[in-house]
Amino acid sequence: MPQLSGSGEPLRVHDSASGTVRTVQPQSPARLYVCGITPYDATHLGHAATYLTFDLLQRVWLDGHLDVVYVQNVTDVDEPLLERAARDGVHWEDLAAREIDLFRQDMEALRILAPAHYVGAVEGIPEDVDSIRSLLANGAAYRIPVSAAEGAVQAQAQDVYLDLSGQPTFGEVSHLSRAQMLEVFGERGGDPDRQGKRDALDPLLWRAAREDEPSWPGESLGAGRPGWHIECSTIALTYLGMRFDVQGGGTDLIFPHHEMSAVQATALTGEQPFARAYVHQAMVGYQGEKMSKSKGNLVLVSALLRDGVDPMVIRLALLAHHYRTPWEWTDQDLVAAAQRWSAWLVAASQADETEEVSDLETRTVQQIRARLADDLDAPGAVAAVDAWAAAATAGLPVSRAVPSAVDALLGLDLLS
Ligand code: 5CA
Ligand code: ZN
Repeated sequence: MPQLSGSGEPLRVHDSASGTVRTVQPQSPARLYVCGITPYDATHLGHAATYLTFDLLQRVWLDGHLDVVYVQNVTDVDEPLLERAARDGVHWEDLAAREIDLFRQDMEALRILAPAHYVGAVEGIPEDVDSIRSLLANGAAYRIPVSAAEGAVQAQAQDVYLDLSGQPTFGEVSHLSRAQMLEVFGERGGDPDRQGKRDALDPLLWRAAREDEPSWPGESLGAGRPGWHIECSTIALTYLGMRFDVQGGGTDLIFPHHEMSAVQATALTGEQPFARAYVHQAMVGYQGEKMSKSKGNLVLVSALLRDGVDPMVIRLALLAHHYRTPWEWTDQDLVAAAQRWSAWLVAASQADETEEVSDLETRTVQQIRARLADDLDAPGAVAAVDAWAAAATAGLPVSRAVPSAVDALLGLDLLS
């Protein structure tokens, strides 16, 4: 990211745990963890909106002269991936590798800055095993036997669950009622009906090896694989430690995923909070429903690129929506973004390196910074650039100041 002169304002963002817009003013390095994809289908615009939001957040921090340690996981082993691979008759590892590759290409095309650490869940299994063994040792977790009739591969196989009754901080991320939790737990990867659980909501930590499922050595846990939430707890703790600055993802992850990741980390370390702020991207819909791989109502970034859509137009279409407002993608989003992008390009084409920076340009750069610092108000920042482009087209002398700020802060390349 090009460094602009001066410095941006401290970032204020909405924290789902406190329900308020707060100043997150990290020490350098700022620490960010964003939940990555489950790689069984290509990047859709909902994913792109999520990673773009945290890209803006990282850019605001960098503009404030902070170093940033950004960690993103990839859930390269989990139920939905295994189910899709089985359905399509491909090996789950091949499916994951292909989709991860495509995701990275899509992110690069959209000029989303790469995380410092991109960590696979599979890579993290040895640390998961250590974590789960200590949770069992300190009495925070319990085992449920799995019989051969249930598909167990090894004799005396046991699944492991976290005992939520021993966790007073449970609920502090989502603040949902128990009834609300039960309503979504099953739909979002949970297993409320599993026999033998002490509480329907207790999250799975370790799934003992079953027939036709991949498994890894678990030392005293026996062969198996980690549950979804412990993967993210462990990767975040390994790379960032407790009390990192921002945990990010879509609002669909508030419960159970971020709630469980946090409570597990607290159970493990005895410390809290897991993250100082939890920031969530509202859901992007399509054809009346949340855009989702399981429903199949997808607009893929790669498909738009293949159709010849300029990736900067896709990026601009997403920037026109505030991250906290749910919205539905329509073709009109692309049409409007393409018009706006042309207008900005016309303005930028007049940019002259030797031109002095006008007051209006200085103000525009300040506005972009101020809008983003105020809860990542991308539409507000876009409106400031619109006003500059209109003035430029009407004859204002154009320096490189605004295009440089658009590049650094909004990630759009107007000059090449
Ligand atoms: N691998 C897990 C997180 S550890 C996962 O949720 N993967 S995912 O592929 O389903 O989603 C990747 C990211 O995109 C998550 O942060 C999720 O919250 C976000 N996301 C998924 N669908 C949408 C959508 N329709 N709108 C906005 N964000 C979305
Ligand atoms: Zn996650």
